[in-house]
Amino acid sequence: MTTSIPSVRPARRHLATELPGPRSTAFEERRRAAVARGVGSALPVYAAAAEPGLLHDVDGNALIDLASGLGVTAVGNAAPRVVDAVREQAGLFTHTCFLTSPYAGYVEVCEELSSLTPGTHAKRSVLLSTGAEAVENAVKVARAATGRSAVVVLDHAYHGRTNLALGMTAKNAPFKQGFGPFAPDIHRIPTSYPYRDPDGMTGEQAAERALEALERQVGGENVAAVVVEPVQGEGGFIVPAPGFLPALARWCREHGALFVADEIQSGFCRTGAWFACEHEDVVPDLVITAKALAGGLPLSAVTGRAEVMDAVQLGGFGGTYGGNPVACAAALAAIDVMRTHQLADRARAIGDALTARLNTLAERHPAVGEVRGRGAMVGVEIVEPGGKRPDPGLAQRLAKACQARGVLLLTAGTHGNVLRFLPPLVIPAPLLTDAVDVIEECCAELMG
Ligand code: PLZ
Repeated sequence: MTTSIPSVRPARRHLATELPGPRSTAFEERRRAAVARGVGSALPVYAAAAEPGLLHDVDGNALIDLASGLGVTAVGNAAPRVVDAVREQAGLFTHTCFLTSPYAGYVEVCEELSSLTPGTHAKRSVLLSTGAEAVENAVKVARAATGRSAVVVLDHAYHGRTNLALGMTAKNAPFKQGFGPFAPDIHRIPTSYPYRDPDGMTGEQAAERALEALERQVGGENVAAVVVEPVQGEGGFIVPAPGFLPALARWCREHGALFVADEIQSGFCRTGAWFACEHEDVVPDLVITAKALAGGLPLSAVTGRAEVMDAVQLGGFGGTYGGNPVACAAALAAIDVMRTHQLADRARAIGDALTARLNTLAERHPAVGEVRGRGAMVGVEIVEPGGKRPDPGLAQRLAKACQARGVLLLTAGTHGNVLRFLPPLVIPAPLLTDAVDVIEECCAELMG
């Protein structure tokens, strides 16, 4: 069976078959015999082609993309600038390994990271391939630079699926179940979760609660790093109360620990700024990036204060594929698109349009507990009416109903009860409007 690109490619949602269609269903059968059961897919509809905000499947359906491949294709899927850069670089050389023969693209991506990440201090970067790999390397830097070993993370955190990153991730099933033991000296402290914290709790108070636990359980002098997602992603699109992040960063400064921002999901314009830390003028010692950085190619980075990064000895960083030249070319193109098309502004506009519409849903349906987010990173928490008890079943049914109508909407959250909106930042306005119309329809149908 081939995956021919459908000849009709309307820039609008279009259902030619029920989802999944017959060709997707045939691939699913083959998949069951060849792909490990542990790999899931939110919707078993097989991709054939994509354009900004739209995924075309192998059956001729066109789905509105509110997932961006989990926050990756911010500049649009198959963005022409990225595709051209990839073609050109692949025609020159696809790989040398930077450890063997260096190339300009690696250096240029590091220069961009120095200038774009928060703070005007001297910086250095190392490039890797995946988010989890970058998280692991940030921990190496923190331990080498401080001579301490304790790593402090937040409740509801997500940092990846390798052993150390899994130990830093909060949610057990399905991420961690059966995979322990995890790396030692990882400590979890409470986060700031305004919707679920005691009424009126400020960011400073949430930080006090977190830091009290930290000092009691770990001891300030043992902490190498406090690692936070400035907007928690997989945990449920949780925006901490103002003051929480600055207080943690201040504590780190006072106690000689590194404040590390995992901006893998929130970085590169997603929240309406280049990096989510900027909303509160927080300057991290280390910033971890991946996902949107390279417009769909696998590339990640750790960027930080020069003296901290250079605490790692020569040869202490590496990896066969880290900073692959094709991925670097894609990153330079993606960053150029973000800059020239001012995608941070676009993210804010998308966020405003989305939250305005979703807030009317919250007024109409008591099961919509909260609409929250920053920029184009928007979550809707679904609860049992009359209280705040999470309702993952209803959130799942809503997501499935939207998917059946051709809107690729996913869920997130420690309890799986948050609808997550991560559209590409170049999504055409009519597609976004159509998607929210569909969500309204599904809400009316499932919640009355
Ligand atoms: N840190 C903040 O969001 C990846 C995970 C999808 P990798 N998030 C999507 C899944 O179920 O595996 C992520 C993240 C934050 C780290 C990571 C890990 O990045 O590139 O998936 O390793």
